[in-house]
Amino acid sequence: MQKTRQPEAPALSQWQQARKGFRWDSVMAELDGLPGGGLNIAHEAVDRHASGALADHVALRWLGRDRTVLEFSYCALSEASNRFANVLAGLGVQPGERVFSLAGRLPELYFAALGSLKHRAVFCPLFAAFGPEPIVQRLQRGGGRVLVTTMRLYRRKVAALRAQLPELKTVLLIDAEQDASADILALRPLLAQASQSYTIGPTDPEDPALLHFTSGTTGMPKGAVHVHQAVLMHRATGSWVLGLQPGDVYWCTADPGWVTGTSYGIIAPFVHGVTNVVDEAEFDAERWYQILAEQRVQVWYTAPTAIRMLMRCGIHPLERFDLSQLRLVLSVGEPLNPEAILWAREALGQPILDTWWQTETGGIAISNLPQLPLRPGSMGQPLPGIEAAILRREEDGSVQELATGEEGELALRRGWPSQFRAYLHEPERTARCFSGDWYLTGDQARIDADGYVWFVGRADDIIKTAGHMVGPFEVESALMEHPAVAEAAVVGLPDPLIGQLVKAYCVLARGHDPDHRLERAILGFARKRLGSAVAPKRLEFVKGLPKTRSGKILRRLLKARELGLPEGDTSTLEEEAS
Ligand code: 6R9
Repeated sequence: MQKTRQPEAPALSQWQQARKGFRWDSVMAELDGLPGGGLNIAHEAVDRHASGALADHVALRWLGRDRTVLEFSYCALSEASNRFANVLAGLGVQPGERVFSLAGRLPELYFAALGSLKHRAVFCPLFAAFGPEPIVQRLQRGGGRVLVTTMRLYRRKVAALRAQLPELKTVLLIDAEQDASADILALRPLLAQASQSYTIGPTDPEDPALLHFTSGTTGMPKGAVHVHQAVLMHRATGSWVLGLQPGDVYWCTADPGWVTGTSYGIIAPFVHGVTNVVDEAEFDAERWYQILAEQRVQVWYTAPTAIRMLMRCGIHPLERFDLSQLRLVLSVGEPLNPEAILWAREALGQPILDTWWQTETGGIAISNLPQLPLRPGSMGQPLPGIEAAILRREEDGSVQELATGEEGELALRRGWPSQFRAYLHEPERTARCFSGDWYLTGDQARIDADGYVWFVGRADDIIKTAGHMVGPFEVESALMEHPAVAEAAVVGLPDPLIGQLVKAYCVLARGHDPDHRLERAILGFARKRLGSAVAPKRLEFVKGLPKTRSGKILRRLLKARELGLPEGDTSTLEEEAS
């Protein structure tokens, strides 16, 4: 039955009113600030609760791959992160220096994140499924001073390239019993010896706190710098969108190697004093439903790829699992298919609320909300403090605001607390995202008459595969290091499960013949360097690549050809080599 629009009006208009009267000061009033003035994320997330009513409440419930369960109260988490901050102090790490992590979801990763923030170092989490190349790239660009990792990951992914990392002074191995050398140290003994008390130094709300790498369309990854003030956004969205209350059980399935796993897998839940469930293992439908039921998860933040995998696995959860505690299911990272929402109504007993944001926004900017009518397929409404518009970039660099319903680039008016402050060392690239007061997101979208935002696609060549961002240039560069590859172009092709699949087109160097053996060898080569999260899944040999007269590869043309779509404007196309 077609839903009439009347009942939506009151909720919507109330919401629009609430948005109008909103001021960020009101969120600051919900936080403490440091005792001596200033604002530090880790104080708001942990220490504040550790000295209050939630001190003994479980902050982190860690589920090991082998089903071990470890619990850390707010008090214990505060002490463990203090110990880590003291380890950094002992190593002579200065405020503003970068501490990287490369690890699975182990408790120490969470101690390191919070301890780094306490020490006012800049924390930069990397995804453990990256290969050596993306890891070293990011460590170099970010000038990593300390790396927190495991023995296996260090040996397999970093050790051989260590000479390329002169700024990396210390490696802390989470699972080592003993130091391996003067600068490769065993972390657990260091934590055990360190003091459990630490006083957070003066932290300006504008001091850098986090560095998250995100992919660009043309160059190597960009390091988005976030500041301590971002915690206002995590606090606000934790209430508005996730509806978190102290004592709730909450589970965010994202890995801290990606922005969701930090903003909503570490900061927002702790700031709200909830029990944050962390599962060490990878996706497994049966296990996930068990976790939801056994842990009595109330708020669950996950991703469309995971939801599609659940849809396929053939389990009818409500027949076998008690999900009666589950209050809210949300997703982020890629378009959420309307069918997934219909499925969830049946299978989980409630819809899924889609949320939209980016590494650059630092927190949820547009979202569906429980109190607002859901329009499946829409990403929802801009949140209070966020003004969204659809713009068109003109040739001269200026922008024009488009009318309601028109498709263009999604832009947000600058000024929300968790907005990235810059791409590290790249002022020009930073400047290119802004026009006057507008931050241009790189996403194509439209906004309907009631303010709902609808995602159309990316305005650039960035690929989202299984919810993870992949920059084609980074993959092309790695492919071209193979001696048989003369040129490479990489695109994302639609995939029903993982959203987009990374496909490479390669032109072979003279003297190499295209055959399956070479195809497998090149794919294997790429996987070894880039890791499974980034490497292409498919490869096709081509005689030449379509390029503009200035030599830029026309990836969109390759994609259009592959999909049998119109080729669009090809007036700048140079002849393809043959
Ligand atoms: C949090 C995160 C950001 C890009 C973004 C857009 C895509 C995110 C989406 C969505 C459709 C949604 N994206 N949420 N597309 N619907 N609800 O994912 O950050 O990795 O930086 O990716 O992801 O293209 O611009 P990040």
